[in-house]
Amino acid sequence: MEDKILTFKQLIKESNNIVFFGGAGVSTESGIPDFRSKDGLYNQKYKYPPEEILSHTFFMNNTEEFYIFYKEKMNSLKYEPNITHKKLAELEKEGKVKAVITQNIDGLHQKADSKNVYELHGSVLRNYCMKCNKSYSAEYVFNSKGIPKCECGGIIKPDVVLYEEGLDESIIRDSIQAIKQADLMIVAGTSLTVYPASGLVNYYRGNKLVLINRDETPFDNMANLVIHDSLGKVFEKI
Ligand code: CNA
Repeated sequence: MEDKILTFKQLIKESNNIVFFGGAGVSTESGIPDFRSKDGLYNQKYKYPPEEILSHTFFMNNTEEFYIFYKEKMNSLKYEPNITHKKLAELEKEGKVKAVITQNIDGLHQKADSKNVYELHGSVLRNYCMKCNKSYSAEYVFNSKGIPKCECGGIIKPDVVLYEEGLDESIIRDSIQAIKQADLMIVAGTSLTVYPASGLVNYYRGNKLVLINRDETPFDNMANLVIHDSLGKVFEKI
């Protein structure tokens, strides 16, 4: 393992256009559970499966039930960035990391001071009235009773991409552009099972693809360096 971390450090040292592509595993060490680990949300018991609750149809038909789950499980306001978020922000300041592409919706990369962040699945920090489009803070939504409502009476919806909903095309375009230009691509803390986000890895053209994840992923055999360990352990050595 030490050898692999040394190789990873060397790759960072010799690269100046690094793109990081991450998922829920980046934030577990901040205390936010992921979906698919053994203690992730998909392995806990709810009235409905989480993947059903987090779908567009469920939101429209069972808005109250959606918000019970959402407020309990998706409130990232009380969490702080961990060593991985912080190191990435430092590497961006040094001019090495050019983009952080994330499937996370928790806003922790920005809280760590990363500037160029592409949020493929949106953010709990932005919320809009479905009727008049007025925007609301996460505090307003998470502290509301029942279904959060706008002053116009409309229902407020978080700006997160639910299952059955499409991704923002301009964010995809910018992410692909960043990945195509990357000399080093770091893929981390993601099971790489959620499409179309995971397909973005295929746009990388270089020969320095590093994959860091506790569990195996379907892309392991594509990577030039695979580290199966916790991100905190790896990034504290960077
Ligand atoms: P996932 O499918 O739950 O996979 C997470 C992966 O991370 C697993 O393969 C784990 O082995 C790995 N992992 C967990 N903790 C660590 C760690 N400390 N170090 C290294 N590896 C670790 O999550 P994906 O991101 O792949 O799936 C995409 C979904 C999850 C997106 O739509 C997200 O919006 C959604 N999600 C986001 C958050 C968040 O914003 N923090 C939390 C939970 C789910």
